[in-house]
Amino acid sequence: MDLSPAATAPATCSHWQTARFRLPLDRVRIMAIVNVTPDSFSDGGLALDAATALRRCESLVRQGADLLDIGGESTRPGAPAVPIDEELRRVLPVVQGAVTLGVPVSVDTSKPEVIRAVLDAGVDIINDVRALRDPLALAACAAHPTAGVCLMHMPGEPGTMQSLAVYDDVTREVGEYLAAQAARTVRAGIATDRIALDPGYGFGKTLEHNCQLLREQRQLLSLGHPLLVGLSRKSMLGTLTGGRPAAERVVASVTVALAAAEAGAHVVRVHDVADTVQAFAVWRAVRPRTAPDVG
Ligand code: HH2
Repeated sequence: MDLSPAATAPATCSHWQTARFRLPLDRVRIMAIVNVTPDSFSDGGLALDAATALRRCESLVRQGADLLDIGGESTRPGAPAVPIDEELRRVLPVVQGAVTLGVPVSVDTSKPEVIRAVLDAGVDIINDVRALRDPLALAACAAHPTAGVCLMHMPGEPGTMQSLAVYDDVTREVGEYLAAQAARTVRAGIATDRIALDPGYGFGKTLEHNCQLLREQRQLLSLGHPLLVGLSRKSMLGTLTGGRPAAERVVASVTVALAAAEAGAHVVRVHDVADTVQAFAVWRAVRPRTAPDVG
């Protein structure tokens, strides 16, 4: 795979096929984060019961979210593993309500049992930070005829990833990993247009790796898949803004979402939907008509 700038084709992805929706990618889509966890790094504890989480989903859709991403297990380093039963207890009731809201619903999980249960409950996308490395997770997605998947780059596991943040060329290595995972996923029977790829900002990367990856992100478009990115409130933004805590990283998050869009992202995964929607409305109106990709 050639990731050199000269080989980077403009984005050719017209849509992302998900279970119920063929999501057009003619403009940047906003994926709202809904963590039903006590310990997520930014919104942990905000929505612990299903009714609160569902009200949050409804509010995020009213604010302009194009997709909802529901998670029942934090991926931050040091977060305790969540047993299958507990993850299902957290996400299933929320998912059952969320699928009635008229937008594609994604579930952030790596567990085959959870994947099967939420696909049965009607979700549209499985978002796996482990890129469906577990063969049973891959098989569970492949068993669905149309469900979308998001494959993210993370070396190792959340507990070990920062010790693996060693690259000769981070963008090339992330691109090669994503290309290999996408090819393996296609071999399992999942159609190319069901697969979005994510460079995994903050997962096994230093600040400099994250910044370089974002500067060079456009190269990943040559992989030919929708590009989904999650930078919202991440610790790199705390570092870049003089140590602000997660709740005070809204301006930084909106800014970096625009930077990611300018660098070719099709979907941005965010906590602050209303602020991001406003920023994109302005960005779309003023950016040059000849600018590449989505607007
Ligand atoms: N980041 C997080 C979790 N899931 N999925 C994708 N595809 N891309 C990401 O960048 C990504 C992700 C971490 O953020 P958050 O969900 O807010 O925190 P936590 O894992 O602590 O629940």
